[in-house]
Amino acid sequence: MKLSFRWYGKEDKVTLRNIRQIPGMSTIVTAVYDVPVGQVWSRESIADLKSVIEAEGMAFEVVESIPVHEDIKLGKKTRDHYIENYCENIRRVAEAGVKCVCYNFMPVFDWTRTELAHELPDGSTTLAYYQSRVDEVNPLQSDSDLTLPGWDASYTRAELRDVVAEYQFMSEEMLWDNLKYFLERIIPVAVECGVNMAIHEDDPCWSIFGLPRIITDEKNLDRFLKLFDVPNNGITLCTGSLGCSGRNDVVKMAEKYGKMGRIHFVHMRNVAVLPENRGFEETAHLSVCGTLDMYAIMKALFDSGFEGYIRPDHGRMIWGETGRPGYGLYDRALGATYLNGLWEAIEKTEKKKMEKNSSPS
Ligand code: DNO
Repeated sequence: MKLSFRWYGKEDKVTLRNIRQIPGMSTIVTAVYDVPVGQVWSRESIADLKSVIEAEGMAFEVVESIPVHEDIKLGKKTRDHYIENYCENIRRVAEAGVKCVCYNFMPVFDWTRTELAHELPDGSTTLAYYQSRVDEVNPLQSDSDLTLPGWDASYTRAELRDVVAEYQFMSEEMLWDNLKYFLERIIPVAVECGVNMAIHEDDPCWSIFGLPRIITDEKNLDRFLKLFDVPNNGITLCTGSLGCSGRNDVVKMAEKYGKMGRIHFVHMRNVAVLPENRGFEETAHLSVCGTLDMYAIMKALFDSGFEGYIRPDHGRMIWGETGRPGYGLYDRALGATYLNGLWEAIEKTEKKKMEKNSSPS
């Protein structure tokens, strides 16, 4: 596995130097942030990212994300223009040495949480999702006082209402069709450029506000991979996005899709799933802190021969740190160290087992 870390560019309070000092860190995950969704990224901005990252001794090999314009998800006539721009962005990041591109196909909202600073008993704060709170919100009412903290700030409330309204008649099947149309055009370009596309699961992995969501479980991931059945059409296995629903067996999915060679990127984080579908709270990475068995997931990846990128996903805010929710330095760095520890232990144990089996008794 190649250990990586998400960095939000020069505006990020967490510096490349900070990241470099995390043991074993090899790759930066970032994107061009100064361009609206759907536009072509300038070669200068891409080259600039590459040079600052390499100057700190790390590689720029993963982009998260090249966002997908809503017109593509909505299947509007204008989609061809945005798809062409998307292909051009794949070509340009590939020219700079990027090997993997993460993206998602969630209508309107990317990850959704109802609290960005929920206090845990130890005084740290974390991201949380309470279903009852989501159920109170109706984004179709632009005058509603209820908003959620994670909402895309690039929309005004009225714009958000309008774009949500555009999806009112879209079924999941229509969204599948639009995804297929998109893949049929971008994956051949990715193949040509040697880039692995890695779709991120919907977070949380169920429909919210009546919007269709399809990258949600094993059945749908199987269907997704078949839409364009080549290795470059793969997934970002996000343990928290899938693991916040009891119906997903993340260990099994890591093993299955890993063996198929279709996991190109992994987001490792833990969640405490609340009973009776009440939602979830994000926790420290350690297995004992949440619902997921992080060791078993890493072991499944190892056993499948996984050689892609892994990053510690969201961290809590600890030690008085302030900053971008989920993306502070300290707890993610602890997560990285934990992942390194798990991997080393698994690797050495397996090596010993192999030596024992091959030595004459
Ligand atoms: C949240 C992230 C997501 C992810 C996108 C990928 O913390 O995991 O925003 O980057 O869904 O396109």
